[in-house]
Amino acid sequence: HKDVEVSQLKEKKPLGTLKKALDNAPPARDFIGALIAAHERTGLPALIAEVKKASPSGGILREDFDPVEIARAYEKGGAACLSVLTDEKYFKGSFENMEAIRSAGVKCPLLCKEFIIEAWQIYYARSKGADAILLIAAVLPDLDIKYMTKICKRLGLAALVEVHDEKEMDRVLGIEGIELIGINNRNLDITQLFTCHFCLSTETFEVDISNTKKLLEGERGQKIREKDIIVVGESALFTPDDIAFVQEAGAKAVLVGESIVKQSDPGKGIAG
Ligand code: IGP
Repeated sequence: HKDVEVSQLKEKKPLGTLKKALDNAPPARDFIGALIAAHERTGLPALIAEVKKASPSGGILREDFDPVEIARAYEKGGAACLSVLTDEKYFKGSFENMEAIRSAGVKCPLLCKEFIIEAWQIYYARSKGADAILLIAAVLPDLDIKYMTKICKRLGLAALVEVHDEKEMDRVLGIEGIELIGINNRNLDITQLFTCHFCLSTETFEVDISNTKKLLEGERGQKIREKDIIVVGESALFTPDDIAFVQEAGAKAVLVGESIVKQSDPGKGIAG
C-alpha cells in the first residue's frame, strides 16, 4: 500500500483564489433540510442516492455509467439528496461529474464524496457545486473535525461526519456542532500515512449492517437523540428489510450506492 496520493491535491489552489471563486456562487442547497422533509413526508429513512461508477471492493459497477443520467433517474425515483463520488483513485469519480450534474439542472442537494484532509478542499468542493461534504473520523483528528465543521457552517454546507466504530462515535459525540453522523457498515480500513496521505487497504472491506445498530445502542443513542443529530445508515443496504433494520436502529436517512446504481433503471431501483 505504498501508492499514496489524493487525486484532488494536484488541483490545490491558494485559499484566496478559492474564496474569491465563491463570491458569485449561488447559495448552497439545504441538504439537512431535504433529508428531514423527505423523512417527515414518507415516514421512511430519507434516501441519499450515490452516483458511483466503481469501488475498490466491487470493481466497475456499471459499464454504461453516465453520471447525469443516473442523477436524473435518482431524482425522479424520489431520492432526497444525491452523493457524488469525486475521488478518482479508488472510485473513478470526478469533480466534472459533480459539476455536470449540477449544471444539468438536478435539484437534489449534492454530497461531495471526497477524502477531505485539508480545509481548502471544502472551499474547492463548494466551488464545484457541493452542498454537503464528508468528514471521515478515521482520517481526521477531533480538532480538524471541529474546525472543518465550522467552515462548512460558514459556507452554508452540511458536514456528514462518518464513523465506523464505537471509538470514532464517542470522539464525534464529544465535538460540538455536529448535526449529521454517518455510520458506515463497511470497514474501509483506512491507513493514515504521515499527515496528509492515506490509503485504503484493498483486501478487507467487511460489511455488517448491524454496525448501525451497535453504534446506536444505549447511551450513545440517547446522546444522539438529545443532541438532535440525524443519523445516516451507510453502505451494504440492498433490500427493503435492510432499510427497515437501520430505521429501527435509529437512522433517519440512508446512503445507498451499489444496489441502485447497478439496476437497469436506477430510479425504479429506488422504489424496489
Ligand atoms: C454507499 P454502497 O455499499 O451502497 O455502495 O455504499 C456508500 O455508503 C459508500 O460508497 C461509502 C464511501 C464512504 C465511499 C461510505 N463511506 C467513504 C467512499 C468514501
